[in-house]
Amino acid sequence: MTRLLVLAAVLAILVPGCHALPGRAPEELDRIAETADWSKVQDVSILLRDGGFEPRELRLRAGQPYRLTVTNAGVNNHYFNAPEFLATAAVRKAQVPRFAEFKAVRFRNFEIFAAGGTFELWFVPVDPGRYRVHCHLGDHAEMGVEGHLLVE
Ligand SMILES: [Cu+2]
Repeated sequence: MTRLLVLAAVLAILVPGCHALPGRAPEELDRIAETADWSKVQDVSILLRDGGFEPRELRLRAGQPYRLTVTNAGVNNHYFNAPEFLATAAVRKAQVPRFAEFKAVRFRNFEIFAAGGTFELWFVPVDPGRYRVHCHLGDHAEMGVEGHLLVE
C-alpha cells in the first residue's frame, strides 16, 4: 500500500512534466518535415557579428521549406538561441556542411564558434508569429546579437 502511494506520488510529478514542453507535438513536426517538398527549399542566411545580427528580422512563410545558414563572423562565440521558434518549427535536420548532420526531436539552441563557424538548419516554419533569436552569453544580446524570425 505504501509502495503504491509512493508510485502515485512519483507519477503525479512525472506526468505533468511530460506535457511541460510548449509548442507542437514532436510527432506532428516530424510528419510535416517528412512530407514537405524539399525540392522547393529556399536558401536564407543570418550573419552574426560581435554586436550584430543580419538581417535584424528575417521574414519567412509558414509551410515553406528553408535551408537557413547561420555564420559567425565575430571573434567571440555566439549562440543562435531560439527555443520558442524551434518548439513550433518542423526541423528536418541541422548540419555542418561536409562534417556532420544532426537529427533530434527538438533543438533549443546552437553555439556557433568564432571566426567563421557555421551551421545549416533545414526546417519548415509552422506557426505564424514573431520569434526572438538571441545570444545569451554575457551582454551579447544587449550589444546587438539579437534578431527576430517573422513567420507569416
Ligand atoms: Cu554571443
